[in-house]
Amino acid sequence: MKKYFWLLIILSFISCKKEVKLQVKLAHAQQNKPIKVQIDNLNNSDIDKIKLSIDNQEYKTFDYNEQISFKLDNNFLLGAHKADFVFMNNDKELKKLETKFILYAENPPTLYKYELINICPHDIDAFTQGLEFYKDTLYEGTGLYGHSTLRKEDYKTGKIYKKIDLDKKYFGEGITLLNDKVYQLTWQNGVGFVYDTNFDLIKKFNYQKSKEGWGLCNDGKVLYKSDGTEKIWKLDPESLKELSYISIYTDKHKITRINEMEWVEGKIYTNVWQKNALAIINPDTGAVEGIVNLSDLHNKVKQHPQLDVLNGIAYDKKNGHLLVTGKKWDKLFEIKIIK
Ligand SMILES: [Ca+2]
Repeated sequence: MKKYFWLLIILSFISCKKEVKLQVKLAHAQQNKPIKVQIDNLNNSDIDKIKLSIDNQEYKTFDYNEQISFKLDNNFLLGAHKADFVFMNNDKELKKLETKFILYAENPPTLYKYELINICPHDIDAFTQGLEFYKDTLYEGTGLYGHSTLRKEDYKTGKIYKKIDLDKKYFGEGITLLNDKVYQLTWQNGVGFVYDTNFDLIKKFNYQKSKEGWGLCNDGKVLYKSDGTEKIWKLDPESLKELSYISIYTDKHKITRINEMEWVEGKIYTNVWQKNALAIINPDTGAVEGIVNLSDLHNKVKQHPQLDVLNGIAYDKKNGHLLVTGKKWDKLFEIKIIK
């Protein structure tokens, strides 16, 4: 009987101790702006300190009555992050809560206009997936099964100097040129090709963690590859290993389907599939810093049943102009972004 008596005392002691019930809510998180945290102490637990860690790094210990907020600078990439809260009383841990959140860009994108400089001919059968200048020659990669090609051309006349066809099992995607090598992606085949500038195949490479092959560009050191998601992967141009990635966000939205890309003076200019605009991306953070509306160009090309979306950006370093076109567009537009 004595045994049961003691058990009863222990049980009553446990039942007197309140359960720690807490809720953490984070405000919309933007880079370089204070991110406010709301703590709901549902059982009025006795808390005196809260320790905050971001991505497993200790950030700060707050007093319970303080407004909890934190700020993430440009060293933090946009996209998914983790905040861990440890609730303390007299240096004892009462509860730990983990919150995942998305870090968005600091500012909304700036809207830019453009000036139309010139209109040039473009092969109406070219389902453009890659476009880039290299040593004054325009290179183009095209897609669709049975129609995928790699070509170099005189953009002023539309004359094609050289063209190779990809095997019909491949759907060609983005291209880029670095150190006299041409890199070309395929869409869902999981492989890319490396050629010399005469289009002789040097090697094939396999994708690793990236999903598909969409756009490609380079900064003179590494390749940037989009894969149909919000991610742009950095690849070593020799080993073709995927080194890291950035995620693309505006101040409010995730941007997926990053298509053809171009490296322009330290930024990535890109098409976004099904959008008649260019996005200007900060390659260090993933922020969309600018948008150029090109919707009226679609009306200037020959309208035909196979006409498809805007895709293809090539930067001419000599004059700072861009060449832009689309899939099965009969024209290529030389434009200048007005800043
Ligand atoms: Ca390009």
